[in-house]
Amino acid sequence: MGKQGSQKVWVAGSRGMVGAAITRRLETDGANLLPDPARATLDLRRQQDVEGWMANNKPDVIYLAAARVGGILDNATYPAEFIADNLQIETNIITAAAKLGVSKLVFLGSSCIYPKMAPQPLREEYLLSGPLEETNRAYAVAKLAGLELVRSFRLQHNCDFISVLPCNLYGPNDTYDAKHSHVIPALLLKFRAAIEEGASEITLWGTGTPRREFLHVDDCADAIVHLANTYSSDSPVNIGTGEDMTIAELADMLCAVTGFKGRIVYDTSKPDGTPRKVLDVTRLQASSWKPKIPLQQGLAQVWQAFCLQPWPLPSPEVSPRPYRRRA
Ligand code: GFB
Repeated sequence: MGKQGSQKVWVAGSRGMVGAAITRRLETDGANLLPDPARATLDLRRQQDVEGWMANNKPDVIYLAAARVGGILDNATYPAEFIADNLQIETNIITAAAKLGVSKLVFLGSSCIYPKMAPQPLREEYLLSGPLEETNRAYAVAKLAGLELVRSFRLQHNCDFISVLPCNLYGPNDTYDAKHSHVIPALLLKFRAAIEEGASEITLWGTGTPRREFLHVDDCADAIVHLANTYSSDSPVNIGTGEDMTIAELADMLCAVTGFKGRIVYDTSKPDGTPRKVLDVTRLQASSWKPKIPLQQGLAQVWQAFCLQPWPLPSPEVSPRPYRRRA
């Protein structure tokens, strides 16, 4: 796909961490970006509104980064919202894109949708080959449905829609919330609190033994735009570094980055989640893409920016809970 100056590009979810990184990258490329409406203006869960907005704005390329996302505890606490919101968002945008004849759509899945005990490193063909990790099963089923939507419209209607599966990401625009965040922003928050308050120890969740693969979101955005321009197939593509580490090793790296000298202790009443998630990145490497930001350097960059934020952080806005528990 040539320079996107002429094509109208919509980054759905441009206020989230990945969407913002994709937007930054496309702005550098001089892409013709459509203004991404805020949730208050366009609720992506409402199909008629999505169809109306798309019919008026006629995007040629769509990066579908809009989703309800969160860390392990958020997923385990709000499965109804995770599956309902994500199914609605992806179905509305993908079906409207097919109706409109959008020339390219990139759908974002996640490495957490692989079966819990799939062989490692995770190859794209292992999807749907076994039971899912309980803590984020709702989110994973929603995202697997998104992959199937992309594949079905591609095979039946020849839509040039593709799916990508990023590993755990970190970087600018992340959510810093002790309960809801993914592990890296959650730990940065804990390290900052400990340093600001002179605490002698930091408590992490689980056992510290699970292994995770981490990629800076700017590298992820670079890979996503690269694949949008070069990749067209019904098979999804893993996006990662192909290297993993234990949560304990991540904590050690954060001690080096932040200068925290106290103890790291573990609250094993909290879930570990999937024991290991490392991606096989052969398919990505075959399209001659490589990450540029080493983890320790990326963490130092994010830590530096995080420390510029006033402390304590303002409490994060809590998204409304539309569903009521039956008495
Ligand atoms: O990033 P994370 O929340 O989600 O947790 P997953 C990664 C690992 O970090 C788990 C441990 O083993 C946690 O037990 N951990 C230790 C912590 N301390 C903390 C802490 O303070 N906060 C958090 N959050 N974790 C997610 C999925 O799984 O992967 C999402 O739930 C998403 O849907 C994401 O797909 C990529 O990596 O376990």
